[in-house]
Amino acid sequence: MLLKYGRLKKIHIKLLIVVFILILYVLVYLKLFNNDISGFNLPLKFENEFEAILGPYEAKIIEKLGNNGEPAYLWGDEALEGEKALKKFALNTILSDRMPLDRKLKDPRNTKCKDFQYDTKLKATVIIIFYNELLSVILRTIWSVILQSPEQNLQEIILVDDSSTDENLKGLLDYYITTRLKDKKVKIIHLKNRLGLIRARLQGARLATGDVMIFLDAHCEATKGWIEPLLARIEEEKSAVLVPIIDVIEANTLAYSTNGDTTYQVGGFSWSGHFTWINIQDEADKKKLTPVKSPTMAGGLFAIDRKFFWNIGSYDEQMDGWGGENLEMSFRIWQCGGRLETVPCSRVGHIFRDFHPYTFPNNKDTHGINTARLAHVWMDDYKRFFFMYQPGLENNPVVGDLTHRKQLRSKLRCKSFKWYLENIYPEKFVPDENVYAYGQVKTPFELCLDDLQLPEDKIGPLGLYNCHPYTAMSQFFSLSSKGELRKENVCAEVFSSKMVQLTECHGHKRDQYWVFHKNGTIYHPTSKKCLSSENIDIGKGVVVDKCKNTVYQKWTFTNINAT
Ligand code: UD2
Ligand code: MN
Repeated sequence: MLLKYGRLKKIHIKLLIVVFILILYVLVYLKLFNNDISGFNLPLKFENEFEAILGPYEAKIIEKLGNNGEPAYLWGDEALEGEKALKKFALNTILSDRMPLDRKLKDPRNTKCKDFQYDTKLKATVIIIFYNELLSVILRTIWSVILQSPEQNLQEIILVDDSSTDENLKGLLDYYITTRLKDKKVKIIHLKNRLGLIRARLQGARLATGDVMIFLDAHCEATKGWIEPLLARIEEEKSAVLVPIIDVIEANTLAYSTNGDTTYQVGGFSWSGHFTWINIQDEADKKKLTPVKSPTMAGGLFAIDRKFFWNIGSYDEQMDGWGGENLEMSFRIWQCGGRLETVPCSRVGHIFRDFHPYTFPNNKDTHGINTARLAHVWMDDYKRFFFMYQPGLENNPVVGDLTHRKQLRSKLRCKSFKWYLENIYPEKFVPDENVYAYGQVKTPFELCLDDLQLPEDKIGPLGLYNCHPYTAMSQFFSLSSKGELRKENVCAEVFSSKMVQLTECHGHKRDQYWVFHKNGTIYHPTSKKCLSSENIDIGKGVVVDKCKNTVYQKWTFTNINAT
């Protein structure tokens, strides 16, 4: 009896374990595939309703409007409505709704690209994420992908709706896909909660089945031959992550504009943690039509081998909302053994908007927080510059736990940020390396040189201001090895033989050349004058003046490097 009881007990325990594992499995499955994702299944009465909206909407499309990517215009009341829409959505929605969804574009490629033969069998999953975007713009993106990709290279298009609040949009899209795009390999998932663009892309990636994944924003237009050179390069080099040339689709006229078919830029970054466009440095690279090294990418449009995406750490899942993921991925790819390249023979247009037409929950500064995360994980000591811009984020718990990302970095045995700067982005100016002096530049009256909050890429006076008690980036200047008195991108330049302006560094000395003398003067050889604070009000620009022995021409740098 006792024996029997014992055996029964064992069986019960085994059963319990099996049931427990089953429950766990179901829970995990729900979490991964169902909790945030729901398919679409329209009841018939809705279908009729959607057809009733879609039919007249399609009927209003004006044939050939915006044909060949020419700028398009509306007339009368619609033109006025378009202007209002532009102010509200940073996009002429009225015009977009009138323009054909499959409009023809000119082939923007360099003519030589047309001669290349790509013979690739790879298939791509195109992942397009969106939050409350305009229906006609999303559909134009989808149509451009369908029409411009060879059938054998397109596995599927996955749309990820990041929990848009626009119910009409969701219903119409679902309906359009099941009716007009039937048999076109288009799938859509609706996330139940808004995840932000990073986690939304991850959800799309989890469902992808193609060899390669190509991510696009929901307001793009692919052009002829865009996909083949991306796939061909990945076929030859699995660890190459590729971006097309991103052309501008103008937000008001929807004109597809290019910078000509030969000039384009690649990706850089600023120490404040923003993506920037930079010129290609290598003269030979400028002429190449094969892929060219890019230190970073803009983030929205790129192709990556699906397995490589997961092996190299996909995305930082704790990044919320918008921003930062592009630099995180760029640094990670280079530091951990991959390559990031721009493919000059692949071109895709993107509508660049002047502002976000959407809001973020709780107005959170997700760009700042995400960038703080990547700075801590990837930038080693160089993160000091970013945190000079964002001191409040350096030790702030909002940045969240970084353990997993740091583990990833050591698991993949990634190289240092110093290696990245030296090898991939050697032209990047580091404000306190290879310079004669750096830090605050003070007068004997505790006034400091100050950029007066000059926005990045703008020109303005080299100002004077009360010295801050801490090192603020607005008062951080360097005297470079070339004799430039500079910040990250702008250099002090004398014009009209008196005024001193902060303007783009040209690297050719002349009016941007300064010498710091032991007696404390900052001498400008071209004008034979000295930097002076005499009679300059706080908040105004300093000047150069005849050199004389006066306190107004004495300056001290916080740090002077031994030479
Ligand atoms: C650029 C990138 C963008 C992304 C971003 C930094 C390009 C051309 N675009 O900004 O892809 O890397 O930098 O994070 O390189 N979206 C959501 N959920 C949200 C917010 C946005 O799904 O909570 C969608 C949005 O509908 C769009 C995409 O994410 O399709 C990118 O957003 P954006 O177009 O406003 O970003 P953009 O182009 O200014
Ligand atoms: Mn975009």
